[in-house]
Amino acid sequence: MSRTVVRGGLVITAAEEMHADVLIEDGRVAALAAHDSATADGWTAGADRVLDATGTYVIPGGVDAHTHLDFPFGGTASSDTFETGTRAAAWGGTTTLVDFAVQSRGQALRAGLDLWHAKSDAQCAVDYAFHMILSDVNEHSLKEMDLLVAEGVTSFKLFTAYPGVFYSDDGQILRAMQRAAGNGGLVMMHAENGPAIDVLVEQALAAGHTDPRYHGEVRHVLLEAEATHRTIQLARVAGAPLYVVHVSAEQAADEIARARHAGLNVFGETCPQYLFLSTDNLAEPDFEGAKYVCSTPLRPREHQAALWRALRTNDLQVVSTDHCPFCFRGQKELGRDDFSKIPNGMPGIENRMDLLHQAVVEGRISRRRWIEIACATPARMFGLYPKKGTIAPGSDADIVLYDPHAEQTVSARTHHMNVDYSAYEGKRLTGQVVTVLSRGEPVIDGREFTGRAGHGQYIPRGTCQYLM
Ligand code: DUC
Ligand code: ZN
Ligand code: ZN
Ligand code: ZN
Repeated sequence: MSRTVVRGGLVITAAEEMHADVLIEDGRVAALAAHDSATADGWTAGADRVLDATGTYVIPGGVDAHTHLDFPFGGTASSDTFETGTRAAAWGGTTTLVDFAVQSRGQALRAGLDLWHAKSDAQCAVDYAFHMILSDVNEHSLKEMDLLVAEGVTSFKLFTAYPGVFYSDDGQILRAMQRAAGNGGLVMMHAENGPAIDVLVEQALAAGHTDPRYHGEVRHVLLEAEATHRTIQLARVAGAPLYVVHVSAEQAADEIARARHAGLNVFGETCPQYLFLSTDNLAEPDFEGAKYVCSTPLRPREHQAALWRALRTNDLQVVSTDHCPFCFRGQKELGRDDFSKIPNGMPGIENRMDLLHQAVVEGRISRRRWIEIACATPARMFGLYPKKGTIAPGSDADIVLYDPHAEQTVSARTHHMNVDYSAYEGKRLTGQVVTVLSRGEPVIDGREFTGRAGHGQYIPRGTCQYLM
């Protein structure tokens, strides 16, 4: 048996903070004991390895519930593979990610899922699981949903956006929701009115409006709010829970809050880009705005305060990245003359834990809320808890030693994501990952990468743990 002790740090979970030592046996947390207690001192004597965590936070590895690695979009594919993306995740203190396998039009769910396993098998540095994107709701794919839930793919993303690609109409959405209501699956919604957006895109281009900033204008806040409202009503009719992804508009967050206050099983996620960036970035000159093109789009600065407030009141419960990187050179440039051809997506898998820690430093959220929105709640939401998302006896020893006082400047020159820019270039942050254990193995050790492709395991998930 291998024994590691993490000694002398401040252990922070969603539930509590304690000066405790952590005993790890064979990749799992075996016990916690007060630092300097006889019990903890006894562990140190018999350990194979003692990690000195003095002065650091000892936190659960991050759980990023929304990534797109090697994701085909707009005639290209996101630039992080499972190898590079999971390595960058480790650097950023994220030890579990849930990526979106894709059902293409005319394809069976099984074929899409098999492809995602082929892309990721033996490639990952940290553990991973899958959601399934449904882009062809029909009799066969509805039946397949049951099989996927049974084998641990327990959530399904549907789109009211991207007509002709991922889009489902209201009838298809209702049918998928009814199926999920019966099989325990969780429907995740990309809520924007795609057909209306397509009209506005056509009109903008006809008026000669080709710059990246028009991406934000045509994807109007009310078209996010409308689709959020509509799909909440569909979920209600179907008797199904609903998780709204990448909420960026205050009006959409309000729809979710209203549903929650009415007692519905409606949940919402936002992402760091909506909390820290705005339409000011989309308006940057010389096509630089293309770096910030993602959907839902960045919003005017005022929306940030509403999103922070919703995170504090638990009207939004999760912060994940929607990591979907495209290089500026060669990929974002596809839309130089037409903003609608800019591949949608931004990098961020490596930055999420640090950006949210910055919110702790700035007094926007508490330390425990940081762990709750970035680790514990996503693990519970997607059936991974308490294996993931906490530090407790029996949990996987996915543990980050985090230096809350380290100063860093975010830059593409030093990040590990396979993309030629950073959305946060030059941003100064307080706090940094020092060491990361994945099932007890150091994958980052004193800011050196010590992991390997293939260490990361595929995790079949249970169902959402917020439902009765
Ligand atoms: N939004 C993005 O920005 N990228 C990928 C897909 C999506 O919905
Ligand atoms: Zn989406
Ligand atoms: Zn509320
Ligand atoms: Zn996404």
